[in-house]
Amino acid sequence: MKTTPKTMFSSAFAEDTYKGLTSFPKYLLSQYIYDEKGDKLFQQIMNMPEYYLTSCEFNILKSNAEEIAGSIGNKDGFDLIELGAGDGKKTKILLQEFVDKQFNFDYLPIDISQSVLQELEASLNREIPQVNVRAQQGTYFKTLEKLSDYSSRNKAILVLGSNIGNLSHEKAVDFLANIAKAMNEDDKLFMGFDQKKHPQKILDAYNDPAGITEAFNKNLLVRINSELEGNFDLDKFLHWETYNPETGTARSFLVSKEDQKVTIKKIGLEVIFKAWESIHTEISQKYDDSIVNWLADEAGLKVETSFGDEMKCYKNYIFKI
Ligand code: AVJ
Repeated sequence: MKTTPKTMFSSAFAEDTYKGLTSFPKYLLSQYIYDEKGDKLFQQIMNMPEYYLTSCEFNILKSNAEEIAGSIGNKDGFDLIELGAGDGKKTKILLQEFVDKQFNFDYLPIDISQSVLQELEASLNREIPQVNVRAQQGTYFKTLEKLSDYSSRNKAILVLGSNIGNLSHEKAVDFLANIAKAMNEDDKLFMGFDQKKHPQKILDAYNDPAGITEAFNKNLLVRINSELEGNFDLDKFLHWETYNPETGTARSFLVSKEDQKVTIKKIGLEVIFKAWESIHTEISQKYDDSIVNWLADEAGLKVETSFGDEMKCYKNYIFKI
């Protein structure tokens, strides 16, 4: 068996790329899509008409802001912790509601991207200057481990955008259990879950004709080229989306259009692709109440309430321990 010493790799990205492209079938991790260019492409995705998730969740928050703020906020003061904060467009609805209610709270947005956090902080200072922002750069898992260092009072934890959908059920349970571990009795978790729906609507959301999602997916190859000295020819791969209505899993692939060889100098790798061979890049899981209840149960959480939209596209759930 071939073993590769850890020291050979200059970064986690290098190591994970090596692992993924020497596996069968080949894969790459979607978390690496999000560099500065990937962040921008995701912003564009959120503004596409086909990507219904953003407007569905926005409408749910708008229509139920008072009730949500009332049940996740705490009159005695609390920290609002958001994992994967992004541009904060949806969160601002709740922030404004907390300000209007004159709740005493700090907002702790957490994101892997420092530039996203800086922009968010600047826009909040302009739009809702009453909010006390304490941004934290980091991954979900690392930050959750250290949460008690940042926050010593009641907590409302926010995970919007169906971000949990990038995780397999097994990893999602781990993630939820880690959150549960950081929660005390009066704390609340508020999370968005994209729902199972007409399969065509899901495929359209992840396969726009303008090619924004394709560029987003291919940003993995762009990063390998620029950061690991790869020579992927982007035109020799196509973006392919599948949705399995039985499992509720949407999967993204990059498919090689021909026999080809790609060299990635920094990790000393030559990758052979047969024509029509795939690289799996992302899952976007869709849910229903029974899946969410099962995940919560496995993780030691209870569903308190949920808020859906009229079209039954999307749902936000409040959990407690
Ligand atoms: C940020 C994980 C919620 O899966 O819907 C959007 C990322 N991928 N279009 C999703 C994504 C392709 C998105 N999440």
